[in-house]
Amino acid sequence: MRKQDVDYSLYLVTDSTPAILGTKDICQVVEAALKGGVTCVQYRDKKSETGALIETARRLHAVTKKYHVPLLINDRVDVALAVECEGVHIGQDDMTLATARKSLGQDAIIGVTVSTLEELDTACRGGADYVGIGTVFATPTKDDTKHIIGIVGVQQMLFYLSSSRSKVKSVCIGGINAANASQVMWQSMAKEKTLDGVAVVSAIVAAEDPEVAARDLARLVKTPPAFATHVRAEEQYRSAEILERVPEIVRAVHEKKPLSHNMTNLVVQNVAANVALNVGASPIMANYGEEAKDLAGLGGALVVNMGTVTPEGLENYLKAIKAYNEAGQPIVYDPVGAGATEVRRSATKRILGAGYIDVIKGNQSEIVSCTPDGAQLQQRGVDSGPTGTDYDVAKLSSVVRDLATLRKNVVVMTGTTDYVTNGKTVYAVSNGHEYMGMVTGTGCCLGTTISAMIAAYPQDKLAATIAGLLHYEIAAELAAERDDVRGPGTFVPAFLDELYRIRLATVQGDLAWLKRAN
Ligand code: 3NM
Ligand code: MG
Repeated sequence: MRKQDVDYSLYLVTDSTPAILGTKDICQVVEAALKGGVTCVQYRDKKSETGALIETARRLHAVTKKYHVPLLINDRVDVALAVECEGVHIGQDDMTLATARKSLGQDAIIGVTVSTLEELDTACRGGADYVGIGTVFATPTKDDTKHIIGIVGVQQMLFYLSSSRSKVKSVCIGGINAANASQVMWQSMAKEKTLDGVAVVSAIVAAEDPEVAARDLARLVKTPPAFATHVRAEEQYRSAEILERVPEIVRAVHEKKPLSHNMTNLVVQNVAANVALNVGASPIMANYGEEAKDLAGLGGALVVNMGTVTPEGLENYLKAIKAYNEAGQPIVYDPVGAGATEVRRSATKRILGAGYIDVIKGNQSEIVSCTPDGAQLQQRGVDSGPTGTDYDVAKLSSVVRDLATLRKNVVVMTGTTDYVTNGKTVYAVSNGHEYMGMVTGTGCCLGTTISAMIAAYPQDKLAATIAGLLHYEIAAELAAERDDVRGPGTFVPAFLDELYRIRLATVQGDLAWLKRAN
């Protein structure tokens, strides 16, 4: 087998500790895993003496050869030389790549663990055949993991490999299992560059049936996750083309009456439910995560609004995100106050790390807090003040575009002008009325409105988000201009009226309201 042709798609790393291997025989576990579809095996044993390592490696090599799969040895070049297997895997604390290469020669496969861009760069320049990127998720399997990098960390590495046109292969490692494998593969993709595979220890070695576990994983690595089927990141229109779709989307909400499942804050529960009803959705205000699985099966969308986040609330959000991702139903995330406290910064990280979010909606500082270097930006004092005038338009556009590109989703940054993008064109919407800033919950209810639109029109979440924004903000303008509205207090009921009236007018083919779009 030529080393360029090695398939890294399902890379098994062994573990001989009783906690993971149990009382099973390592060779039998590896053979079962190979039958299931493992494509590469690394023998990793941090405890045994050299003699025992060589003996086990020999037995393993006899098995892997039968399946034409390479055997690599963790750390121990001497053991690889002794058994004449295909190569080694070295960590950052092991011997250097250059030294290993010198001992093993050009034909050997040498892989390197990397957890930072510098380590990746060094490994690529040094002639690694592949890199093991990690640690993706916290894992009890390895007790000395250094950096938990998440899916976004993996994606940054793939951006690097893509822009440097590197031929170095890549797998990721750390907490990968059947529940997250396809998500990790799909969501980490950067430009056209995907991981070559995933590396797992416990998901196979500790499985009751390693063959079944391997077969499942082998399939999942190649299957896009349920939520990916509606994502069309390539969409790009002129504004006029989006406006043409708006009536169809508003009507779709009316006809389908989709569920809008809100996990929202205590302040806006009531008005958010009323907004959902009047744009034509069917609201449920359900904050208990256990319920999400059943609710996700009803074809609606989830709103996660962390306005009054609590430790228990956060766990509920994470459960619900998982359930909606598994059902392939869309999610709107409203990172209320994301940059304001350490608790909210960390909740934002966990929520964004928990799964795929279809639409992120927030004000300037909230959106900035969702970016990978958000914390730094905030520290540098470019956080938006109450007037929201600290960034220029070009900077705002690039922040939302980069975030949407990174997350393959739609990002809405609200302000006097709202910016909406799927990572390609950035659309600006300047409708709305100042009364919206004088009553509570108007920002949160926009999230609810968007959830109704993307649930009813999942085939195009960018257009659906813009439709929601226009429906909502033009209703505010119409309400504010009414003779019976004399200020923020009378504005609220009039706003609900106008949300309702826009919907009915649209269903009847009267699109006069949409002429206000700007
Ligand atoms: N290396 P599991 S994490 C062997 O981050 C190893 O470099 C890691 O085990 C790294 O699949 C890890 O059971 C253990 O989570 C991965
Ligand atoms: Mg090592």
